[in-house]
Amino acid sequence: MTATATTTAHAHQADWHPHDTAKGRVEAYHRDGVILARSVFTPLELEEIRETFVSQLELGRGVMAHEDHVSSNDILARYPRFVHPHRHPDTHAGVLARTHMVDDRLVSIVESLVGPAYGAQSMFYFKPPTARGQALHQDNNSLRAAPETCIAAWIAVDDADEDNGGLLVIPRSHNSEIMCTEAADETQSFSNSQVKLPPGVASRAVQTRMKAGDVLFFHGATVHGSHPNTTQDRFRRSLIFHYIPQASNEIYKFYQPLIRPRDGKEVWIDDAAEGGPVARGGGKRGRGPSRR
Ligand SMILES: O=C(O)CCC(=O)C(=O)O
Repeated sequence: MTATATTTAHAHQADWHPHDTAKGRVEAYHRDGVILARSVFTPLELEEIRETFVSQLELGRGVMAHEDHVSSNDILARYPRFVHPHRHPDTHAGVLARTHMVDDRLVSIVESLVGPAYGAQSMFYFKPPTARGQALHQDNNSLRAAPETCIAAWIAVDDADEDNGGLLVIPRSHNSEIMCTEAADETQSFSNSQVKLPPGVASRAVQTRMKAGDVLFFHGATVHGSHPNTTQDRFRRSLIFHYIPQASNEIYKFYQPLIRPRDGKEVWIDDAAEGGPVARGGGKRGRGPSRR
């Protein structure tokens, strides 16, 4: 049984509440490796995000679409994920991604958790009805930020739950090192590798339920992923940013240049060496933007 299938059997519902104080957030983040902030983006903003990214798909998917090597009859060929849209300032989607990457509502939470930060990556997932999910993984396996790690801000652009492939997370898994990987079940996941979990850990997976506008913040070693979208009519769109502490010495080159939120300037730090103790399909490797 794959880790993804195992979590199906054991996932339970979470209803995390926002932590009112920065202290509460920091404690929860350090304890669990994940916190939820509800209603960060307004319905109007979400409408703009949806319309802009859907229009960008119609205008020209090639500009931002990531090559995930899906077959031409896969629904994800029609709705590829966008990677680094913020690097396309000549498009409305690019401007919007860059604007939200440095949005003070996100950055102030990120910085209360990890200190001054740089934006490293933006992504947009359409996850249409019937699309496969993404097997369990740890983001810093790709970003390779050191000596600390990255932090994700995962924005629900649509309501996201167990039916349409909302995010699964394993709270407290961030206390583990970056783990070795193994082959994923590609009938369930568009990515081809997943973390090799120690016994008993998969059963701690929690199925999140997020309303559009909620944001999940999680640590670069927090194990997370998603099941397929099993609905016939509900997209599960998400806008995702990754940040790293400004104290980082290095990151994998795919994520450079970094963006300094305070003035929007581009910043370069040292390139992290690619690779780790185990090769692709079986271990650590920084390749960006993750998981293929
Ligand atoms: O949105 C998903 O299904 C997975 C996203 C993810 O794993 C990530 O942002 O690293």
